[in-house]
Amino acid sequence: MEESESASDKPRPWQSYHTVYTNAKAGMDGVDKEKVQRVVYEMSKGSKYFENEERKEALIRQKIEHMRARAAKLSAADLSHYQKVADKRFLELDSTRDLSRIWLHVDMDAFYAAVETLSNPSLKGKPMAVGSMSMISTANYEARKFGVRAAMPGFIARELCPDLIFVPTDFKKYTYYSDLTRKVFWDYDPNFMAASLDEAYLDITKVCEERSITGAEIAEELRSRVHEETGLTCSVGVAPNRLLAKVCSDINKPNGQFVLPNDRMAVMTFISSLPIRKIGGIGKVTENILKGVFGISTCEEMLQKGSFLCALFSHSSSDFFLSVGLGLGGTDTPEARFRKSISSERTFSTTEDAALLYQKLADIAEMLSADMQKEGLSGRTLTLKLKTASFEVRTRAVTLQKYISSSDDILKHASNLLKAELPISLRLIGLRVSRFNEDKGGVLGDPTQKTLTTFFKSGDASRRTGDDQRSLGSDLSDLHFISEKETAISLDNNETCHHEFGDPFERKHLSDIDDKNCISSINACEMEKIDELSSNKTAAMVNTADVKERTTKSPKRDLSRVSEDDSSVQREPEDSNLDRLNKEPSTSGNEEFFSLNQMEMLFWVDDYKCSLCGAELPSSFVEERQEHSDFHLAERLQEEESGTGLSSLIPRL
Ligand code: TTP
Ligand code: MG
Repeated sequence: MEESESASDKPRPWQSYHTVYTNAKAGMDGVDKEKVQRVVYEMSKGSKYFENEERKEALIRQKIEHMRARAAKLSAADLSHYQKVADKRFLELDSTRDLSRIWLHVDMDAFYAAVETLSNPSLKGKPMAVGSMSMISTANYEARKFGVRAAMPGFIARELCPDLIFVPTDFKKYTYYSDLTRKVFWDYDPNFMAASLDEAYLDITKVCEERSITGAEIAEELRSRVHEETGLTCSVGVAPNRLLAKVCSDINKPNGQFVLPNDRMAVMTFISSLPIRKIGGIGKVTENILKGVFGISTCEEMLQKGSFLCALFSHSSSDFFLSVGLGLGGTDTPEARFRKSISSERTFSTTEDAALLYQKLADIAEMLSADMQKEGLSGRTLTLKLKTASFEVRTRAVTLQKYISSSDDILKHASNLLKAELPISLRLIGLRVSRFNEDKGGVLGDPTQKTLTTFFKSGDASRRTGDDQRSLGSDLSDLHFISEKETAISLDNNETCHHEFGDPFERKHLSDIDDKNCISSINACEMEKIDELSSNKTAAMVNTADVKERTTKSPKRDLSRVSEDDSSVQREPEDSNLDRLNKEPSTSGNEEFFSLNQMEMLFWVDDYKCSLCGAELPSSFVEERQEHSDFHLAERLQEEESGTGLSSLIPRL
């Protein structure tokens, strides 16, 4: 930790001590930042947590130095070349801009705290936090005035705000209220994308058109309906894409809204002065590096420094940065990419003629295959659905060794399934394929995207792919700069798809759902691999115990994507993304802070509860989870060292 000098020459080491606790959340504008930093610094000084923070800081500094040195080596000719590269890419990316959609991002205000206040109105107007001495899940706006915020240890919060009232978390209650909000969201976009319990993205283009109503009016209406249904307030952002909508929903928090018109000029003006840290996917480390190496603080400066970014970062990273500078973000409804199954069925006059039934089956297999090929899907589980003359529905399924998509393959296996049912009199036949091959870019991937999978499979974060001709000296460790992004969407109630890629030192809570324009070169599968890679690197949250816990317990999800589902089709258990994550080869060769057994000390029970202290942290709060894990790790190290068996970090009550 570097010590900085104040004007009066008194050392103020806390000034350079930045943790997630010292980041401002909504409602913290007037907070005495220096005081918060000092308290956090002093409360954690000397602890293992603090040492860990120092190590992280040192690594960031090292990265900055390394990158500065590389930047300094660029000749005038290099820079002029990369300026041309950047200009060209700028135009290409700008040409993908889609201003035809209206996206709305809704985020509940001080969600857990607000729910608790509903149940106990005496809390109204008093500073309160949901959580415990070791960790706070959130704080109401009264408490935020003191610098108290989510993911902060409670004992630090109490130091900042001695009158702070603590309320224990009650996840069931939050889920109940979350469901109520989702019923409202459904009315505006039945395909809305829930990003966490209190947050969702809605494509309101259609509803605006149908009702000849503006995005602002929908936002007003939605907010008041949420209030009517729940008694809670929320804030809304409306913008041409999800990335911007998310930024906008934070602008007039709490109980407010901000609308960014679907106009290129308006977007460019909005983005020009926007601090990069406001962008989902840019966390502390990326911010520090962009600032420290290139002096980039605002989104517009991404474009001004485009030549450096193209020279020193990989294609995918520089595309992300340039996209941010252009205010591009996801506009598509990623239905196909997040689809878990695809099916086709046909009703006909009841028949028991086997030849006719096989013919129908062949037709359905063809239709299904055509649909799958349109979406680039191939799957391993084939389900046959039959409705008998007496309306009884039967299903038979087979899971194959290889992925199939051709009509011949589908028909071959479907025929075997049907054969087992004959003779039979039927009025409907359906076929469904699931367990998609996501690695091949089918469901989640985009075949046009450059794949980084090979790199991650290699498990070597510093190796260059060599396929990025454009990038001079771009080592792939820069992937970690791209985005502390997490995308979390699930297709049904109990499956969540987590895509994340980011800096190994920090994570940021989901801010955007996979942006075609914005992060086009990284597909969701790759994100997961990066997730594992970076998590291993810091002994962070996705540890083996964590993954096992999550996969074996079929955890309750706080993130869901609403989708239509054929309820009459029996569902087979499908590989969740976490299963796949678990199967990924673990990476090695990365600098690791901690040993494996240290990594295994914490996992998330039911995917949201800390196994050590019971603090509830939904999986979308990646950066906060990282901090939480670091905190426990430090606690344990401290205990081991002192032999006390008690944490010296958390004062006993
Ligand atoms: P947020 O939307 O980030 O925070 P918030 O709703 O409390 O406040 P606001 O949106 O007005 O700024 O998170 C939603 C809920 O998720 C939050 O109420 C509690 C939970 N949460 C945690 O459990 N741990 C965390 O670290 C964070 C940030 C949130
Ligand atoms: Mg919220």
